[in-house]
Amino acid sequence: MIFLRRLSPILSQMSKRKLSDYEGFRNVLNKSTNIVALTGAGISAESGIPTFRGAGGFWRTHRSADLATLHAFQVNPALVWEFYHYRRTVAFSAQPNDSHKALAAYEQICKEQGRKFSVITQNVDGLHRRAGSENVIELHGALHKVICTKCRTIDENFDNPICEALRDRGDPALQDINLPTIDKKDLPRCKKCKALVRPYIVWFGENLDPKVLEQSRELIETCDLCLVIGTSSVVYPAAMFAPLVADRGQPVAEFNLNSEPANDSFEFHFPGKCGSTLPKALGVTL
Ligand code: BV8
Ligand code: ZN
Repeated sequence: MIFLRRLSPILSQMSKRKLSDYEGFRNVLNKSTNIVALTGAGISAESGIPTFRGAGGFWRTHRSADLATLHAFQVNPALVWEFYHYRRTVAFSAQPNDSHKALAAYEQICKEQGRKFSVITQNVDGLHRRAGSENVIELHGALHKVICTKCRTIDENFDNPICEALRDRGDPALQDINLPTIDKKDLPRCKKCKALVRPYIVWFGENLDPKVLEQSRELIETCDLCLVIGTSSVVYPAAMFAPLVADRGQPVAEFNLNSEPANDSFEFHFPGKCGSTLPKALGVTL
């Protein structure tokens, strides 16, 4: 008897979670008026952009997460710029896929119906905007922006290569040791004060932009439906957003390759490639 009593909350939790329940999800979706889509690297996988858990976890012999730090940039700015030159090249030549397009299409539908639809992304590839999404919060910055290490001027820059010294560099198949070192003076410079610029990216151990955090907090505290798409939910603070929505008793729907949901409190789980599951769940024809 005690065993059953202990089992009941787990059983009710499991019965509560709906797997690939498109109809059930659609009922909740149609009633929602303030929807947030939280996205990670998985949404861009079908656009050919490596994820962090997948092949993208390493670049040459370096862990991407080690290169995405202020320390790495201070020690070897040329190597970090070569890494981001590679990331820019991949992102600039990639195309938004059906999951990006489905979110953009559904945002338009909501706009016509006076409902709110927003994207909060951990991705720095710019594919949400290129797919036509308008309400996009880029939590971790953007590859097409740079910031000056001296006067903090932020600038958009789609030049590829961003400087001559990075031409034909960045290829993950090449080994650092076989490449001539790039002198710091030949790295990208600030248009205003000529000091060294760095990618406008939030690196590990760095705080997010307070404005971006405030905008995200407002959405996470008011939305009535949250979609969690293609993220492993391990990096903070992004990883705590969807659980906060579930804690408020609002429905959360996860779209991930994995068959197991990242969090038991998520009501809906759609396993599989989000390029197929998301357009179907949102009922948009692309
Ligand atoms: C900060 C830019 C204040 C760089 C990135 C609390 C607890 C523990 C640690 C911390 C904590 N608070 C802070 C930390 C430290 C750290 C952190 O969270 N560390 C982790 C590793 C434990 N956080 C920070 O440093 C943050 N700053 O908190 O400042 C502070 C500072 C110090 C100490 C305390 C507080 C800054 C974090 C931002 C770092 N920058 N990106 C760049 O891109 O170069 S994070 C980067 O990694 C991404 O932006 C993203 O956020 C993360 C990768 O995760 P995902 O996007 O989810 O990708 P992943 O590959 O992991 O997963 C892909 C998923 O998709 C998988 O589930 C897969 O199954 C699925 N998938 C794949 N294909 C498909 C698919 N799904 C559907 N369809 C498909 N086709
Ligand atoms: Zn400057």
